Amino acid sequence: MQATDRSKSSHLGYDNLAIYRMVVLLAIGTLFLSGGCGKSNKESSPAPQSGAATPAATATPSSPAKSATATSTSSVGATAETTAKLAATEWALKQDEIKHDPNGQWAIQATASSSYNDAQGQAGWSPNQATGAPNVDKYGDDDKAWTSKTPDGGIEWLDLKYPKPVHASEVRVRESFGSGAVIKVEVFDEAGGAHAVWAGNDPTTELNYLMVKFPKTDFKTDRVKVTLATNVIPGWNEIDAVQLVGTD
Ligand SMILES: [Ca+2]
Repeated sequence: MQATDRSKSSHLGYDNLAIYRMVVLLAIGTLFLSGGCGKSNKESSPAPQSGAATPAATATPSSPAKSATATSTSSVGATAETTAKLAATEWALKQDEIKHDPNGQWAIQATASSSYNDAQGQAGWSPNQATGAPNVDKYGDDDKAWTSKTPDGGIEWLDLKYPKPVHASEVRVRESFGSGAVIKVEVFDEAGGAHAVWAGNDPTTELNYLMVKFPKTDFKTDRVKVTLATNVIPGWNEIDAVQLVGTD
């Protein structure tokens, strides 16, 4: 009996050591994984509650844009880049260059799948807040940008009209909160037909442009539709402005 007990206890001792080692390995693994998951950390930043009268205050600026990935390519040879990769000086220069691009137009009219608090006209967060030149200065919730009725409902869209039809080669979407949820950009021909110029994963983080470049359209367009999957990035996804770039 005693021998059996001893062997049992020694056996147990071995098991405990093995379990201890496993726990240590698991703990190290968990630390490693959580350290490497930058994007999901960022996206957990606070967002306005849907029941509130107005979206809540600005979220804390999140971790640096380490998750800003390089170009993603779509089926039509288009690329999606973001200004999120640029260092401070280059970032400022690029924002200015875009704002004053002679081939760029800002929207004059917009409709959307929905808007926060059913905002219409010039009300905060209405589709019209995405018309005109960018006017949001800081990453965060801002009523000078459009956002959808609910933060994470899924597919939402913003449809914008421009003053002059052009052969288009680029669309620049200025995202100002919950960036990274755009999944598709379409332009419309003179007959109203939709042409998807890009679909893919939006690499944008923070206050930045998603810059979708594509072969110049052989038709002229004065209408852009931006589609988002708002469930991709938890919290509100806001768009400050959308620029159509093209020539006569
Ligand atoms: Ca705006």
